[in-house]
Amino acid sequence: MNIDSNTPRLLSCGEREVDLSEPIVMGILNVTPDSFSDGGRFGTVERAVRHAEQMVEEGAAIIDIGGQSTRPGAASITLQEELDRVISVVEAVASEFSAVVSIDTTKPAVMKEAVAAGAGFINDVRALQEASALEVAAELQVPVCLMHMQGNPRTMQKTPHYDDVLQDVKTFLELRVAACRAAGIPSNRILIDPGFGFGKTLDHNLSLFKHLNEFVDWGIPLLVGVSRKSMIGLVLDKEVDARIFGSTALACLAVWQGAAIIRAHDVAATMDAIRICNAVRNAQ
Ligand code: PT1
Repeated sequence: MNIDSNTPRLLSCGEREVDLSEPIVMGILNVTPDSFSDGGRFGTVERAVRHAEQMVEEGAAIIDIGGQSTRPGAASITLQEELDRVISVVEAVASEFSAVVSIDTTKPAVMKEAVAAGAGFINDVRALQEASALEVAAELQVPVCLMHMQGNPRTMQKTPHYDDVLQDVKTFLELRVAACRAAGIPSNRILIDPGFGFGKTLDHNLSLFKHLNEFVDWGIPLLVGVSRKSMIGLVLDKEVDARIFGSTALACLAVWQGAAIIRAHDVAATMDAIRICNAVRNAQ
């Protein structure tokens, strides 16, 4: 083991903290009506909490709770709908487990309510571009993950185009990091994410993935979310529930290049994969 792996790198998330000296898993907790088969409200919070519990037991250090789907083609929902879906779940998960709760939202009002309910991390696929999101995130004093997306979830996969995808994503993230610092968000609360599948063709995604190390070189913790995504389906010609091996393979490649956080559905498999990968990475 080298010095890197033994030196704690603590990310302060409100009352809690996570250690980024070794790669960690952020478990995905979708709280959308289609993510629970009965579709109704009865038992939704209880089932979400049980799912969170399983992911925590499997080793997730962060639970990412989202009520607004950002999958390709997803329609947007109202503020009230999003609050109704996520706040009680944030509250329950934060009170029952010691893992950091992340709120996956683009809406400043949801960020505020979620942090008040116990969330300690903001995951924004729009990188705080919504009106007043920068100010709200600065005020809440929790870490923020800034993600790149071209277009919006409903239409982003229609005709993604870049002159140079790596340079375009880098330039965007540099500008958003600068905007955060200017708004008073300190560097030690900023994370970045190239946004796999968000307005990107398969070639764009693969090319970005191959060069992830270039983002790591900035010294800002890198979050990678590829779990079960269509880039895996396109390479393997497999449906969404048969992409676990492809997802763990990409998790390894991300960690190999220095990613700090892997956002994943299959926490146990992802934990084994990244721990093995990191052990080899840190070998003499
Ligand atoms: C992500 C991410 C996210 N992905 C962060 N947050 C989603 N920070 C939600 C597909 O191509 O990568 N990073 N929050 C889920 N979004 C997608 C996008 C799901 C594309 C599936 C696809 O299949």
